Amino acid sequence: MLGMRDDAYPQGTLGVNDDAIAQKDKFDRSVFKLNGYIPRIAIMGGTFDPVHYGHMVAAEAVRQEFGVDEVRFIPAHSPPHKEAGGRADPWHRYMMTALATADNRAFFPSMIEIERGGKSYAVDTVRALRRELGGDAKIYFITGADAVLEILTWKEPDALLSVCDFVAVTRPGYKRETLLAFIEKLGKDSGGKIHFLEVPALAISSSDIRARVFLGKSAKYLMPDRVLDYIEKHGLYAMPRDSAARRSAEAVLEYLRANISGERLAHTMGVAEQSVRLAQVHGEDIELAYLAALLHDCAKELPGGEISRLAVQGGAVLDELTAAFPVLLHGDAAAQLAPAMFGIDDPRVLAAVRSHTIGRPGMSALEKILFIADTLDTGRDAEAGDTHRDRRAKIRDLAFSQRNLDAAVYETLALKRDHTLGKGAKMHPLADTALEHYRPVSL
Ligand code: DND
Repeated sequence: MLGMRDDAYPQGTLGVNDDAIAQKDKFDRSVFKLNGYIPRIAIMGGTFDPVHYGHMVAAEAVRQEFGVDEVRFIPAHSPPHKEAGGRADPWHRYMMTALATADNRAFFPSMIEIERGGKSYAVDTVRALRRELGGDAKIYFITGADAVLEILTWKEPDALLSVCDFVAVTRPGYKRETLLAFIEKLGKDSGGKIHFLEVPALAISSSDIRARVFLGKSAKYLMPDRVLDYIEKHGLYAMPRDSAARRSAEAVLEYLRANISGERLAHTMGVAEQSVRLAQVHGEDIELAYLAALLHDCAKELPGGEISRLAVQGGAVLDELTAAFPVLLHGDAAAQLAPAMFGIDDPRVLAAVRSHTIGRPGMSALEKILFIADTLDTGRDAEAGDTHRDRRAKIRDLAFSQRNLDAAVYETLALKRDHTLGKGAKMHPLADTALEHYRPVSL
């Protein structure tokens, strides 16, 4: 795809009038150097996977508040802080950024990081811009609260802070006070100039958009329509139609619709949504997370004898508790059914399906995701007499905002324990071991 750059805007291929974008990108920026004018430029750096109104509102606020001549939206070729893979390729992310910025005369997409290739370090980008614009130019680097809090982990933070100003914009989910205190300390320690700017709160994130598109949920009004059209046209973030994973998912769904209760189907879809969102946030494979969630309860409504038979066939060993309550083995039974019935034999998926009921010490990230998602299914919040809403809110915060899967697993296990003991039932010894394994050191 990157090879298309020379023929950057093939007319008509986007279904929009892209003349305006092409014109803008060819804008001769040397005009700034005329008559001794000192340019004021803002950089909006990001992965933009995809770009959305949260980015645009932040950029527009900075443009106005700091009187900048132009804001350059610079999609990273390879974001230094994110694992490789999983995201839309740089060309697509650039095109979406170009489409989003087309109708703001002060917004410009920039290929600088994509053309440079490799890891996209902000310090390299700002230095290049400094060379282009000269020493006097005012350069602002825009970052959301999440990004600015990480800035000390970026490449050469001191050099970066000395070569441009930073504007830290507010973002829902991040405390204003934390941000302000951080900025103040950073300013003092580094001597760098870091401004704070409150922008209209838009709880929009690229990961949420990707999860929505993957799950077939509407993402309209979260980004410009032309970006959404581009996503649809190129099938970004969706399961490819002709993929084995898609065929398997459809086979499981067909089975579930015919064989399990409406209630369990609704729960399964809720778990699938939570699993996909968690996988997005934690950089895990969303297709695997989705398949594991679809499968997780597929055997739960089978007769107890059948569950035991399948589980034992798959290698499970019956103990006192599972012999008395075979439903505890419905994950093992589902994992046993999956390869033959749905063509799903990925060991990572099967492990997650197996461990989702009781848990175990040393779970993989995918196992943890399903384990937590099973408890977080939002359908549960609506259940009458639900007494665990606050505890689920805590788990949600740990897993999504604090990004601490282990702590979320611990709270999930603790919730399950209290629920089980509260019913007068016994906790499985493996769950007890897992609880101890995941207990935070300070508790
Ligand atoms: P993200 O992947 O967080 O971008 O990257 C942000 C920038 O940090 C990029 O330019 C990276 O190259 C740079 N970085 C990161 C790590 C290391 C280094 C550099 C290094 O040099 O070593 P997203 O596409 O997710 O978001 C783009 C920006 O928009 C971010 O600053 C984010 O906080 C902000 N944002 C919002 N702000 C307000 N409201 C919202 C937002 N959603 C995203 N709803």
